[in-house]
Amino acid sequence: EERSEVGLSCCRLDELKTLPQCDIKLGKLHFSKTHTVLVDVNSFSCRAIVPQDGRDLWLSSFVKMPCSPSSISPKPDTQFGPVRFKSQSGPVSRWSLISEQLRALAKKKAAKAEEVEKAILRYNPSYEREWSFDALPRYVKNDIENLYEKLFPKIAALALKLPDEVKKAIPLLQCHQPASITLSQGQISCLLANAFFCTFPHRNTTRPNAEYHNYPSINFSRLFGSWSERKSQKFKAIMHYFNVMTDEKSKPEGLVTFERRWLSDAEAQTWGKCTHTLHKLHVTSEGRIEAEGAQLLQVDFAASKIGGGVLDSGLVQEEILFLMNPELIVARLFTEKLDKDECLIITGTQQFSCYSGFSDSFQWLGPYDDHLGRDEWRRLKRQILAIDACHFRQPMDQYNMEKVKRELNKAYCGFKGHHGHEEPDIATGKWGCGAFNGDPELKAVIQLMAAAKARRGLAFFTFGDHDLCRRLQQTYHLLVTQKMTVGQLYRHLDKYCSLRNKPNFHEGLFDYLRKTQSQL
Ligand code: AR6
Repeated sequence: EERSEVGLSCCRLDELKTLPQCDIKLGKLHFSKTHTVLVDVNSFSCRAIVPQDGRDLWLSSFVKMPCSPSSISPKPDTQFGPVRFKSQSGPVSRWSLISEQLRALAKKKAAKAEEVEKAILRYNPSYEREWSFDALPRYVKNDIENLYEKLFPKIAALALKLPDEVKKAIPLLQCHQPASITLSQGQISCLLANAFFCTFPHRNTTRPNAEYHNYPSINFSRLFGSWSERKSQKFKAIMHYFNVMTDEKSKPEGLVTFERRWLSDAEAQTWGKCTHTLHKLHVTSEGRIEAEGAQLLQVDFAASKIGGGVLDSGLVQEEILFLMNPELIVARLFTEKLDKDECLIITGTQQFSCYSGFSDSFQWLGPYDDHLGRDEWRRLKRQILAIDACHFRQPMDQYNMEKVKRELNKAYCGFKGHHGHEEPDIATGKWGCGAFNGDPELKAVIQLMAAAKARRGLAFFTFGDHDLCRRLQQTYHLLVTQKMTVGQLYRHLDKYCSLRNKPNFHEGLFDYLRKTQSQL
């Protein structure tokens, strides 16, 4: 690969540092006050993955579990016919209601869409009018191999294992409380099977005063209603995941870590004083973050409520990533909405599917064989960084230094090395520039500055945007030859933003930088 003249300063992809190249010594798997491990660490050191013992905690700082003894249904519902309970009026354990339904499903060889619907509504009676299940029979009808009807009982059986699979209480990853959770791929599948059957209590409403209003949704109810071609493609990806995870022969065994990070205030203030020059950059219009950049830290163009519209109709970069790596979806169970200076890093999720297209043209293509190696904690060497850009409903709002600072800190919070050991370089692209209306030139410069401050290289995938690719190479070349520092760039951005707010000034950032530099 020859470097064109303009791309002179850019590097090749293979000059960036990958995760397998980082010699990270983790040591024995251990838990701490800020790292909850849901598998038994002693068994793990003998290579066995066994759920960690523990007790249920029905508290505001832990996930309220469907199988918790404290989860009670006010009154068994009788509108679907007789419900067999000793006491027809007193409260009953909600898990007994759920497990009765799921056991009945799990016994079958095949279950109809209507039976799944009935079961779900039986323990969610107050949503009977609100939830629609029109899409479910259509997914099933289009499933020529009749896989889904045979899978429903298996997913029900998987969901029923919850009390044995997850015994230790799962802490919530709350706002401004950096902490991590490590759990097994099997535990994740069991939690997601429960999400599929909408068993999580207190999670069906997002009213402003609801207990979990600041959390993403987790129960899959929205996926079953308002049929669309998009949703039917999503459903294929999800069912494929369950097909693998309910098959003893194919189901993988490994761990996954979810880590919430928070940037300290002191670090967030120093952009103007930063004397670092730009670090390595590779720019290409071909390829995708999660494919060509798979071995780097992969940026998820996230929503502040992690996973965005994955369980509804959203289908852009983040949602597609979550569908190809469905284990990411479990982050929605415990990750409170990210604040401006927070991010989530996920290590070890597996890619189960491949796809083509984007948004309306998205198609589930089929199974993906993941061949990444595993680290000492048996986590796949895949690391994903969720950072949510600002959503600029009015694009002009982004030319404002408060907003620029916010985006710099958001990116830096994720890019910043953390554990004092080697870290891979970063795969990103038009972060915040699709659904969120960001200016690709401004966002590219912001990400370059954050990476420079963190001293990490960037692979920038422009996703078919040839013009941006060429212009970013030119601009980078210019900035590197000028030995421009992050602090100087910060002042340029300040100037540029005030100009951009003047009437009749429409110059793009790259052109502006080129002109100011040629005047020096
Ligand atoms: N690799 C590289 N670039 C990509 C890829 C990929 N796999 N996929 C898309 N792009 P967008 P945002 C490019 O709109 O603006 C979700 O609902 C492509 O050019 O997903 O940050 C989240 O949950 C695309 O236009 O990111 C948030 O709510 C551009 O990246 C919201 O969208 C931006 O992708 C975030 O929106």
